[in-house]
Amino acid sequence: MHNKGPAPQVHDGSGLRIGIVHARWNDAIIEGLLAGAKAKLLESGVVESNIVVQTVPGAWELPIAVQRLYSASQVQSSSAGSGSTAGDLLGSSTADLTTLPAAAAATGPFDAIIAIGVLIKGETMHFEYISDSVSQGLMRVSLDNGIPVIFGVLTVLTDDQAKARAGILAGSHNHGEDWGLAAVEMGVKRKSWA
Ligand code: DLZ
Repeated sequence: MHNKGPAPQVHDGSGLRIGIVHARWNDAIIEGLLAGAKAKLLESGVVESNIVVQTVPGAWELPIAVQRLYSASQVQSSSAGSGSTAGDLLGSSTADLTTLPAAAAATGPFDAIIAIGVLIKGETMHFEYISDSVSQGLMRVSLDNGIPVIFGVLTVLTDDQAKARAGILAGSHNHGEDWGLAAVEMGVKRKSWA
């Protein structure tokens, strides 16, 4: 069953730069979520070269990666000046984090960053610790930096629950789409608050 979220709003994403950091655990599900998020960014007018995708091993690593991706884009854009052009690195949608500063610099500061992960409960307390830390970590990065961090982390009990939230089970809703739309709305709003 799909819980009803807010009715989608239309926002113009054409002036936005959006980062996406995703974990590689549960990759088949991540793939669907990532595709959904990117589809909505593009549909909202975000230019493909202004979408930078980075990966980390697991959800635990999302907060530090989001924080570094954002900081690198801030530092590089202030030293390079605004209007820096897109570089070759952006041709690859999933660059390694070692290329992070260059990739971030090539697009300038991000207006929003989407963190995507899929945590599936196992037999131990591992899930509880990671879910709690990751959600708190991402909120901290968001508030400490004044950057909208979209919470694209599924915390589910079974594989099927995850698939039902990634548009993989027939007729299911892809929550990645909601995250793409949230990134555009929050990116536009952040610009108006600046
Ligand atoms: C270790 C682990 C486990 C058991 N489960 C998941 C998971 O369901 N989803 C996920 O994104 N990552 C998982 N990880 C990996 C941790 O997030 C992390 O990458 C490692 O503990 C290394 O720090």
